[in-house]
Amino acid sequence: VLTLRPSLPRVDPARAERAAILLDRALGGSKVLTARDLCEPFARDESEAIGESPDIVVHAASADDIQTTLRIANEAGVPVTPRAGGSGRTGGAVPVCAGIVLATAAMTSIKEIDKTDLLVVAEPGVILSDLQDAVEREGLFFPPDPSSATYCCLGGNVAANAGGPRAFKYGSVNRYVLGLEVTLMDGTRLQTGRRTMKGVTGYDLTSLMVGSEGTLGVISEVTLRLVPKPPAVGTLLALFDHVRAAGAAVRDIVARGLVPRCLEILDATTLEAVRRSGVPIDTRAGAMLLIEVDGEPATCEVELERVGEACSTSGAIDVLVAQDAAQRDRLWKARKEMSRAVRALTKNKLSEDVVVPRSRLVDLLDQVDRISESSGVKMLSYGHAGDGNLHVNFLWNDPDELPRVDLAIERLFREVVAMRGTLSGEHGIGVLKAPYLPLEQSADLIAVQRKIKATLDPAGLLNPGKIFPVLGHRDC
Ligand code: LAC
Ligand code: ZN
Repeated sequence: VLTLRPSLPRVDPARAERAAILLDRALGGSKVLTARDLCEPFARDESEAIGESPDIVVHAASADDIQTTLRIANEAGVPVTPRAGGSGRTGGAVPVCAGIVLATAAMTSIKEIDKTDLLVVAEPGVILSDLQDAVEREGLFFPPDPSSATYCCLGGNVAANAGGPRAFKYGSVNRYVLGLEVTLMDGTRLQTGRRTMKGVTGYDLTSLMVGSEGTLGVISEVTLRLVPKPPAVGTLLALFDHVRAAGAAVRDIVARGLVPRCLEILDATTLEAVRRSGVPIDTRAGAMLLIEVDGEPATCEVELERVGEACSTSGAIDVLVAQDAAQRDRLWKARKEMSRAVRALTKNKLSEDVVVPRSRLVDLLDQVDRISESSGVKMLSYGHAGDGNLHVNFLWNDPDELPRVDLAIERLFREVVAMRGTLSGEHGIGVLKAPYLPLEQSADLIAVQRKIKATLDPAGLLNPGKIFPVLGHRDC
């Protein structure tokens, strides 16, 4: 059953008070907030997860502040929820039993860009688009580009292993993280990984930290691998009467050996939402592909042509190539604001980010239609077709609809797992998907992960209530 918040007890107020006094003494009042109206905004993120207003918000300015906060919290037995941009979509940064929110949004420094070693070293509070701009000014490129790039932060990108449209060609954030500075719940500060492209010493703790959703450690510094900035970009939009034809085009593009950097799909209901937000789109269109290639200008041209051919062969009604950067930005604008535009359609929205093997994409879209019909829940889908990664959105207005939404989500997840897919491609499990984890992962697999968690955070104080289903009440 979908629970928007796991049933963990609120932290003992006396412990929280003690921690507040110690933090205030160690860090100074300006970094430690306890006033209810200042703490309350930190109970939410960009998802439907409902958190508890934290007792304390710490605005860390350095790795030392993070270390001090964790040491004090560990000693006082107060849970800590790390938070960077707060733009997560599954409640990963939402405190579920109050305690401390450890915010790193103030750590915004880009410490180093190295054009020979092809890397950037930055703090977790850097806004992703600022980092992208900074490296692109140097002729370099950080490919991951989630739609929230203008307001999400690097720390969250790493904690969630964010993806975005360019992952088809370039992969998600994990492909770029070389090393991390990370502090464990007991205050131990570690440098994981390295600055070199190669390196196989010891366990790959960097990879373990990436995507661990703030449950294993708090990031204070990230070393990222970069690639040279592609000299040219070409963008193409193809309209189809039905998603089935769009799905066939995706297959054909892949079969031709083409690797566009983006291969995005929007279904009929999503296109309706786009039209309603003021972007005129041919009313005959029941699906759209937004495709982008990059590389040398001549290569881009050839690839665009071949991609266009694949779309036409698959029955595209219309194929449109962006003529300049301004037109390209216009094509992307509607897509990038999709998540927020869809939110405006109904009072409540849950956006999933399931993935199936690419070959099953059309089956997945069919299933979504079937589930929507049989459950009566309004649903729409868009997303990263090249990766088989679909944002299936569940929309509802009335709280009475929630049980039906629950059932529809569970059905979707079961179908996805049956297709050998996965529950989350880029947003993580957080609070919202935790009850469903056992649908995909075996009890043994979950047990091993719990053991890893218990090794690094024996008292379970770091970001409690996330990823794993909550077993029972536990003093947090
Ligand atoms: C997107 C976000 C929701 O792709 O992941 O728009
Ligand atoms: Zn996405």
